Parts: sequence; structure tokens; C-alpha cells
Amino acid sequence: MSVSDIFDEAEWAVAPGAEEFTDITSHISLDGRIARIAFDRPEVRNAFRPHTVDELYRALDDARQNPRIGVVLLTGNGPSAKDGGWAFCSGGDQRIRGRDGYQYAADEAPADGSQPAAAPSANAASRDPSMAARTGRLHILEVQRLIRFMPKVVIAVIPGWAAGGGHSLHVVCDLSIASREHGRFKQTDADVGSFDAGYGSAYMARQTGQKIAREVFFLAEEYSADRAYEMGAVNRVVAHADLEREAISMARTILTKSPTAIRMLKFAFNAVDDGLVGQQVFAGEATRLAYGTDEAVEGRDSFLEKREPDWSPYPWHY
Ligand code: S0N
Repeated sequence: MSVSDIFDEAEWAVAPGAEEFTDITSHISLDGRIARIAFDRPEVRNAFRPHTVDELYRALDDARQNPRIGVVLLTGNGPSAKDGGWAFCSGGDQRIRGRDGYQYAADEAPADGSQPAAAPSANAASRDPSMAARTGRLHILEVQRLIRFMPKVVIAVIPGWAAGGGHSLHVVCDLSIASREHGRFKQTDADVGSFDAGYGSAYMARQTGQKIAREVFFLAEEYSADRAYEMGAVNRVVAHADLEREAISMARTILTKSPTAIRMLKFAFNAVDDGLVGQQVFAGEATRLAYGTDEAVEGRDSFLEKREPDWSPYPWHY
């Protein structure tokens, strides 16, 4: 079975370990430089359950640690066999959301995917910790931080609905490219009483301005891909059939650039909004660069050789 109607199998190989994934697919381009990670629950508009988030985190972290990979495409497979609808991601699976915000683990949801008889009132983890998702409640926020802080470019490739927590994921990605025909944007958080008061909202306001971001969240209306482009929320809108090809083309352009420059630029863009954590991440990269200088090597060697360091070859730059 094809992964997705607009997925070109000739471009990709299954990522190591990805055969066991049930809720996402993960591929690496044949030259090993681009990762394609996709939600694979098209019948629920690619909503995520805790198990989905566990797999997503793992696939993204594998891409982060792979030194060949420079760009990650995050997308949603489709269309839905039920009704032909397309989605990037529709956020948290509302069928398995508990009263305390805890989302039930994959193996606790009804096997046939049906609606539980009543919303659970007790914390699932407290009843049986072994049934909890590996990383606990709301760990989609950990995925957001992984996207934000990985020193690679993450592109949201949006073939259909980006709604709720799926909308927030697109906001946190570095770039977004959307299908003209099927790309749809809607921030349902206030409709379903589950709100992203972090990057999903505040960072969106940085991208589009306060008035538009407040409109998107307070009215929870539906926006086309072209309207999202006008808002400054997406970078490109392209024909649906060309979406993945165009995303790969963007990735290939980025891959012609200096990896260090791209990494430092991403963290520089982030730093202004990320406070001391942003400074820490940027500073870590600066330290890594400094380690490559003779000056830093002299500091290390003088310690190991139990002598005073000789800084004389290194000027006080102005
Ligand atoms: C996406 C929408 C607009 C698409 O509408 P459309 O095309 O009319 O399709 P539907 O007929 O509505 O949907 C087709 C089938 O898919 C099911 N489905 C869709 N979305 C979900 C979903 N999120 N969960 C479960 N099922 C979903 C439909 O039920 C339908 O199934 P059938 O055919 O069986 O009837 C529209 O579908 C829509 O509005 N979806 C809901 C969007 C939404 O509200 N998402 C949740 C928002 N909240 C989060 O994502 C929070 C996530 C989170 O973890 C978090 C993060 C940060 C801070 C807090 C939280 C927190 O959880 O609180």
C-alpha cells in the first residue's frame, strides 16, 4: 500500500527502526540527507494519541542525531480512506482525552477506535503506571521543543488540515509549505477547552502580528492556504500534486548551504524569544565553535600539561 497519494516512493527508504511504527511513517531520502516523518492516522485527520507522540519524538530525535540529515519534512499521510479528506495533523485525539488532561495510552483506547463510553475521570497512570505513555502527559510539548531546538531545518509540509495541536506544530516548524487545494488552518483550542499558551499562540503572534493571532485563536475560524500565506503564517502555497516535490526542492536548496551557518542562524532567530534557554542554546553552539580554535586547544593543553597557558599568539580582537 502506498504511504500517501503524493509520496514518491522512488525518493525514499524506510528509516532504520521505522518498520515497527504504527502511527507515523519515517523515511530518509536515498542520499541520506532529508528525513520525511509523517502522521499516519488519516481516518482521524492525523490526530495524535500518546503513542503517536512517542513515535514522533523517537523519529525526530533519530533525525536530530543523524549527522547526514540537514532537513526534516514533517507531514501527514493521506487521504483518508473513509472520506478522501487530507490532513497535516488535527492535534490531540479528542476521543482519549481525560478530565485531568491526561491522554490515555495507546493500549488503553478501545481497540476498534470507537469513542469511550464516558470521559475517564481518574488519572490513567495512577491506576496502572505501566499503561502510561512512555513520556507522560502533554508530551507533544516535548516534540515542540525538539523541533525548536534541533540544529536542523524542520519544514511543515501541509497537505490538508492543520488544526488544534497540529496547527501549533506547524507554527513551531521553521518553515511551512501548504497545498493550495486542500491546505486548511484552524485553531480549535478554545472550541475544545485545550489551549496552547506557549509557542502555538505567542510565537504565532510573532509571525503574523498580535491582531491576526488573536483572531485565529479567539474566533477559531477556518482559513485557506492562500489566506494563511497572506497572514505570514506559511512560506509557500503550491499545487497539491507538487507539494512533496516542492518541499524536497526547498530542502535541497537549504542543503547547499553551510551547516554551521544554518545552525547558528536558526538559534539566533530563536534566541530573541527563548530567554535564557535561547541564549544557552546559542551559547552552546558558540562554545562548540570556540573548541575548534587553537586558542581553546591551548587552554586545554596547558591544563593537561600542568603549565601556565600561553595566550600571546591570540589578539584581543576589536
Ligand atoms: C480538523 C477538522 C476541522 C476537520 O474537519 P472535517 O474535514 O469536517 O473532518 P471531520 O469529519 O471533523 O473529521 C473526520 C474524522 O476524523 C475525526 N477527527 C478529526 N480530528 C480529530 C481529533 N483531533 N481527535 C479525534 N478524532 C478526530 C472526526 O471525529 C471524524 O471521525 P468520524 O468519521 O469517525 O466521525 C475537524 O475534524 C476538527 O475540528 N477536529 C478537531 C480538532 C481539535 O479540536 N483538536 C484538538 C485541539 N487540542 C489539541 O490538539 C491539544 C493538544 C495537546 O496535547 C496540548 C498541547 C499543548 C497544550 C495543551 C494540550 C492539551 O491537550 O490540552
